[in-house]
Amino acid sequence: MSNPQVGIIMGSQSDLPVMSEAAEILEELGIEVEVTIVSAHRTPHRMLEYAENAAARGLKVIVAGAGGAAHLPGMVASLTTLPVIGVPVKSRNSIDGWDSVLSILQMPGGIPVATVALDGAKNAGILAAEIIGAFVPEVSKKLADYKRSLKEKVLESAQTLET
Ligand code: RP5
Repeated sequence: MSNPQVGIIMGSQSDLPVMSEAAEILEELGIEVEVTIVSAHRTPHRMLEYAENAAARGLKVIVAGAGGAAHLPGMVASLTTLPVIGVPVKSRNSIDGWDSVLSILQMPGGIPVATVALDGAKNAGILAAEIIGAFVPEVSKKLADYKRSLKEKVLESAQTLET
């Protein structure tokens, strides 16, 4: 039976190329995810239902991506006590992505959204894994291996340059 730990949601199918990077890294780290589309503006009742039931369904973290007037992460954060990681997506008609970034970043006190970089879905996935890894040693070990592999790549490049 499936038991997703991280819910990855996005405002539109057009966000999928960016948001799939969160799913990929989480799967690489051995964390089961569910991926769906929930729009704050086009399906507000679906958003309400998703956010209110997420914890009871067993999700531990929500990664929410949206572009433009990107209200999805903040609205979801207002409806759940699960940590919400927001991914500002640079959508077609965006003002250079600043609209997405500021809509997600500038939350009022009391309703945090952990905002990653523009189109930073990979980091959102890693951050979600780190939250889970604080309680699950196998996940923490996989993250340590992953970070070691990043270090090794840099050291290899440095060595190649130096020789
Ligand atoms: C937002 O509007 C979505 O998150 C997307 O980034 C943007 C554009 O959506 P589409 O017009 O491509 O459906 O709600």
